[in-house]
Amino acid sequence: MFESIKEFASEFFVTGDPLIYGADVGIALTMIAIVFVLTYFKRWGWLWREWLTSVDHKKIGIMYIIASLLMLFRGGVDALLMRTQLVMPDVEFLNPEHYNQIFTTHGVIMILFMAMPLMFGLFNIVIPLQIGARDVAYPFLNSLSFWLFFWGAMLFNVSFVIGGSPDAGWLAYPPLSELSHSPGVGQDFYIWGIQISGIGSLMTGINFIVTILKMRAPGMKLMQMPMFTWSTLSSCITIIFAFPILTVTLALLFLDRYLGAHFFTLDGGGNPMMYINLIWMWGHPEVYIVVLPAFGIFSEIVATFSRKKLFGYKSMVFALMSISFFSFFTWAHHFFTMGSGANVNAFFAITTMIIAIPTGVKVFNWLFTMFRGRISFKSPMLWTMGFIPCFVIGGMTGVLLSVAPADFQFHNSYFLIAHFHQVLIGGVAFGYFAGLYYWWPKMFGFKLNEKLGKWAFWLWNIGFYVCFMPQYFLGLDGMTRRVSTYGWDMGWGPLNMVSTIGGFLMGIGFLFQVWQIAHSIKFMERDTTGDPWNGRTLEWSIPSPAPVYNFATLPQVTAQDEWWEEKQRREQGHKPAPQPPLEPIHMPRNSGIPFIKSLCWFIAGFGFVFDWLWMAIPGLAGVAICMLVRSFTYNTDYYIPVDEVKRTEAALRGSV
Ligand code: HEM
Ligand SMILES: [Cu+2]
Repeated sequence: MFESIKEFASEFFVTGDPLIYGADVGIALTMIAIVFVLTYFKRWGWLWREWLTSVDHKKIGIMYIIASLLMLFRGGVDALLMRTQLVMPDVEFLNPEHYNQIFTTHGVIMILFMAMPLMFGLFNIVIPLQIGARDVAYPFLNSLSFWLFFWGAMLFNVSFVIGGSPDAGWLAYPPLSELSHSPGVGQDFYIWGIQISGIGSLMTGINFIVTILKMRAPGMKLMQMPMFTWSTLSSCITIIFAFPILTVTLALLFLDRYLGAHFFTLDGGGNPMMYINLIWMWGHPEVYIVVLPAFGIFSEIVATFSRKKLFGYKSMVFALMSISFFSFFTWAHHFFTMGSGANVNAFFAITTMIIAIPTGVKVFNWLFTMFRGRISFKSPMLWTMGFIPCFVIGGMTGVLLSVAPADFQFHNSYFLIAHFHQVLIGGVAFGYFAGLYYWWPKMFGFKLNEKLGKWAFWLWNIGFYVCFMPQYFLGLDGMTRRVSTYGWDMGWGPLNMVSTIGGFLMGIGFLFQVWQIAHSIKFMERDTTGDPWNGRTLEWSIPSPAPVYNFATLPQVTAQDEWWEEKQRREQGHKPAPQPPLEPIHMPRNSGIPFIKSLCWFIAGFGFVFDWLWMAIPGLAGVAICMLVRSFTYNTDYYIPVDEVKRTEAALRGSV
């Protein structure tokens, strides 16, 4: 009896590895610390009422951002572990199985649990404010999306200490991801973690499309929307076409593993190529989903910090839309070498190259916007200036990869690793950092310290080039991706050493950012203007942080860059247009259901991972009960009385 419990426990809690022991202890201590702090300061009720049940888009946005920064930490630690393993030939730090697990979890976490939520966080913070709305179209759904993402990410993350991590790569190609090759639970954690959070992402896509199309302030025409709003729209349209493919693909893989279906196994009549096509029909658009909003962020920042209207607004909109359209016709460039034949390869090579055109248009538009502008080099602008060369080089190596015959050489080499990190770090991560610095004062009412920020910026940037430039040469020299070690005879030692140093420089850059945030929370002056950058769009017209209802009276929009125009009018001595009298404001009520329902999904998912129906079924029942309870909840909204709006506004504006 005792023996069997011990055996179960040793399989269940993955042990025997110092890294995992370390993680176990770390998790336990963090949990104890959190419970202690919340209890000591009597904050449980506050946490529940103000945050976990909140349907306020601004709070949801902040929670997304906190979660994604934690995931950036975890994914970053994974990256540094791998770079440590590769620092020299014949290092024995991670064994091959462990290396496989780490590159798999690193890739999944960075894309799905770091980039996506950071993006959703910015959507949530900015979009309603930028279009002059009081909230998103479906606030309850918004909260549900967040909690599904959160519990999905948690399910994926616990695999490290419970049962074992997935190790079949971030896209889990069969047959590696099939039961025959991955009999453990890692792959099931992968399926359920991504599935649960992916459904949240799909709902967010729908939510923001409706928000942008239906909730804009009176007068705001489509062609007057801020560029970040446009980029969000294009990203969300891509989401609603791409994510259903992911959902179905993972469901089929689950059926293969769980019920012995044979969709993707050659025995039994399936075909792994089917999976590879499907997963890339999602996977390629996915990388555009995360990069398009970065384009929007740069457009906002370039215009604001050059004190000029964005150059080529219409061509920007057209470029965004055509990129999201073409992103669906390039997926086969991920397997040029897998025998599609010359005609198919040529088609996908050309569609891939076409995307370079609208992207180039955008880069020129940014440069023309800066041309003769009065540029101020604050941190959001710095990150933007760092992004442009990085993204241009990354884009050009992408075009090289899209040359099908050449790809037979580059395929699965470090050249590819260098390319996609260049666009993902230089484009996506730098882009979202720029956005975070830019909108930080709107979220919290103070700016981040510039000096520490400059340190972070330079460490990340220099670290980036030091880390990834050598990898292009390693790739050309024949080093393939996903190798956990190599011999002295290959001659790859020196460049790998340089690359690892660069990786650690970025790690130090991240520490500076953490320090910067901590320092700024303590010492920064409050921004009482609500408009610290002299912004152009509506979010800067209200106090920071914005009151729950955002706008006391909805703004009337007459032009692109409405807030900027309004400031011009005021400067010329025009009085602000008379405001209509205040009215009670209609608001959604907080709800605990999204949190509880997503927790039930987590429980059900955990049950399915271990094939414990006694756990999965109650979990699913919980989900059903939550839906039932919600459909019988009629008390879902309330009104903020005029008096209270007046008091809030006076308090917020009084200090202006
Ligand atoms: C912060 C610095 C980073 C470093 C030093 C780093 C390093 C690495 C390394 C060493 C690998 C494994 C290469 C191999 O052996 O095949 C890898 C893979 C990968 N990384 Fe990163 N990475 C970083 C950031 C990111 C970011 C920000 C993203 C995405 C937003 C990302 C996405 C990926 C993906 C998708 C893979 C492929 C995983 C797979 O092969 O299944 N990385 N990275
Ligand atoms: Cu692609």
